[in-house]
Amino acid sequence: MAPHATGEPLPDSGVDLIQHDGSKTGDWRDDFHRDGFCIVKNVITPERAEYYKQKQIEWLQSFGLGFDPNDESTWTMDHLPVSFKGGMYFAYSSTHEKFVWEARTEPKVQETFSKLWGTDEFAMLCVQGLLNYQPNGPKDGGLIIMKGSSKFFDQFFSETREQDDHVDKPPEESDFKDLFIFKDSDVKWFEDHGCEMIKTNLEPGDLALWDSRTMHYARFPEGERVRHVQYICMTPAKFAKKEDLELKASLFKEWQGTTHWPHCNIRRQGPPLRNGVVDALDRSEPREKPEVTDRILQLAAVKAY
Ligand SMILES: O=C(O)CCC(=O)C(=O)O
Ligand SMILES: [Fe+2]
Repeated sequence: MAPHATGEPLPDSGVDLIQHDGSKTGDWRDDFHRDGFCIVKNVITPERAEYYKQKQIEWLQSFGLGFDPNDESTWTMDHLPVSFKGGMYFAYSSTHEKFVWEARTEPKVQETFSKLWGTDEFAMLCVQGLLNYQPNGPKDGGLIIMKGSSKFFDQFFSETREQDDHVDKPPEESDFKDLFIFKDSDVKWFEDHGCEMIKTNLEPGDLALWDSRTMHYARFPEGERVRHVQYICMTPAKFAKKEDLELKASLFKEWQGTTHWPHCNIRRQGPPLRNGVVDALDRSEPREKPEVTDRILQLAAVKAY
């Protein structure tokens, strides 16, 4: 990665988008700038978290495959729409469901990203974020972060690196840019450089934010509790190239999602595949469409700021 930008970074120029002069704000932003990671508490109420959790269950059940959150025997691929990395949903126009937009436009979610970037002009979706809906104890699933690893990103990738073998490993010919599968020896490399692997035990309503260069993964639940989160990322619209904004807007109009980088790496992703064939239950629009406000149109790059 290139060094920090001096002046305004050019769109998609690969320079650090977060310029930080080391000044302290006395809040979660200090953690973010020091560790590449922070937890913002109580971004939504526990009641709102419960509402979003129920909407996720309702959405999973809307496919009619017999998924029951209270019956573990139904927690299988056959009873659920197609996910990736063991339970992350992207397809089926899910990214544009009404409840998904409601979460993105929660006032404190918006306010948090505004504070982080110092502006309120986001393009939707290099910070990654996760809004948490369920309590996380030590046995529950949760976000694992290699604390401090974002600062070693350039050093780590300045050497030739080979990804580990994994079902979700990107095909050799494609450059996903936003996904790298680490090996155990890489974990050790970061630990030898003073980083520490931590599990974030979040409460419902907490928003976790991490610099995209941070090594991270989701640990699966080992206890009884189902994990529910929504991924939310926002970056300033001015970091995006005109053609990327146009592509983003056209994908929105087709109810298609992009990647987890809001301002670049915008590309169309294919339909969900079940055993190698397009899932017959694929959807071309959300089950419940959002009320498309001017704010949503701005975030989706359809309407200029
Ligand atoms: O679910 C999580 O805690 C984070 C997952 C994630 O961002 C990843 O696997 O790349
Ligand atoms: Fe990730």
